[in-house]
Amino acid sequence: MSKSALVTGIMGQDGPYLAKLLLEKGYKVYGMIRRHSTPDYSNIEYLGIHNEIEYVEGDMTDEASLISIIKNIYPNEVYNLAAQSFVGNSWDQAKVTTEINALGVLSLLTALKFFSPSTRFYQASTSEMYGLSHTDGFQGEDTPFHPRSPYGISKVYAYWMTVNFRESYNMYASNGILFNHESPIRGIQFVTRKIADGVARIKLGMAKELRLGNLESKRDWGFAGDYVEAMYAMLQQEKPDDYIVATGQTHSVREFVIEAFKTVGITDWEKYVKIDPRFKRPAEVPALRGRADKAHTVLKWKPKTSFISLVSIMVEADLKRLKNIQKSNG
Ligand code: NAP
Ligand code: F7E
Repeated sequence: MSKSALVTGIMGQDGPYLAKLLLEKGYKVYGMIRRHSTPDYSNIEYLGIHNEIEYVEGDMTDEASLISIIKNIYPNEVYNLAAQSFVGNSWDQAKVTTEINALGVLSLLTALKFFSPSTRFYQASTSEMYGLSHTDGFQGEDTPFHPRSPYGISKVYAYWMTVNFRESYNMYASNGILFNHESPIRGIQFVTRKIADGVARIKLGMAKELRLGNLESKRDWGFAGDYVEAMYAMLQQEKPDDYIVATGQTHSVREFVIEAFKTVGITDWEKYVKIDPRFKRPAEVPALRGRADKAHTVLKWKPKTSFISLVSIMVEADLKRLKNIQKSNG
């Protein structure tokens, strides 16, 4: 019989890439969606898998809905990708961020403990948990956490709850501590997609400027399609554990901007970029660079997509999408 997996956050960026990988491996994939007045399946459709997923309705803030899903499907694996994942918004909506990202994970783990304790559980942890902290310029599994936002704090809670269920109840529960990963279906608010979309609009004459916040912060950016392979590998190990997933390279937002403009042949990028304090954060994470040695050795995982390819994949995808819009508008 084929294995089954429940993917929460199926409509986001990572959900469709992971679901595609699991389908290719022969899994029955259940995708959890919360109620929308107008559901948007565009990310799933982008990867051409809409008809292959069985959707189940549930909300991370509604424990009964999670229990009901777990009791109905008893999945072999659960990948918990659902989150209020936008750091910038987490100061304005700290409570809902905590309810979804922290307490929601407690509810899901509790549902599994009572109704399907042998299910393997993956928690989408994040480099934002490190915040200001580093070890010789890198973050490794042993680097202490110093989160800088309500988002980062909510994820630290979920990280430790995942470890605690493993240690208390002997459950197979693993944390993937993923550094920033991007793609053409990245949410438009995140800086890489905002830049790719903005640069494509400027190139096509659809916009005159690109408004950004802090250009100096540095991130370890990889490609989402590569990172879901590490998520899957984590749940195939003999024992549960926690792993960093990162490229080990870091680049500033400024470098991303320059590279994106270069992709469309624009070198005088400063003419178009305006610094807007609305996009600066009350507390910044200045630099992230992950040390993913454990993932290399144990999971046999390595990133395949370079920074330059990532920028070009994203800008080209937005150019294509916007040209189609222009064409259909006549
Ligand atoms: P994303 O695009 O923001 O997707 C998050 C998904 O969670 C959305 O589909 C959203 O549903 C769903 N969701 C939000 N609140 C929910 C609730 N109350 N109940 C049920 N579903 C809910 O995030 P992503 O980039 O794919 O990231 C996936 C996970 O990895 C997240 O947990 C994120 O925090 C974590 N992470 C991401 C990165 C990264 O660089 N991408 C790095 C480290 C960790 P709607 O469509 O209904 O809004
Ligand atoms: O910001 C700076 C901003 O919003 C990156 C999430 O997936 O990765 C993501 O969190 C940097 C920050 O991602 C703008 O200040 C400048 O320094 O793209 P971002 P993030 O905050 O790193 C982690 C790993 C996650 O777990 C999260 O879920 O870019 N920046 N100007 C800007 N950022 C945004 N969004 N918009 C700007 O205009």
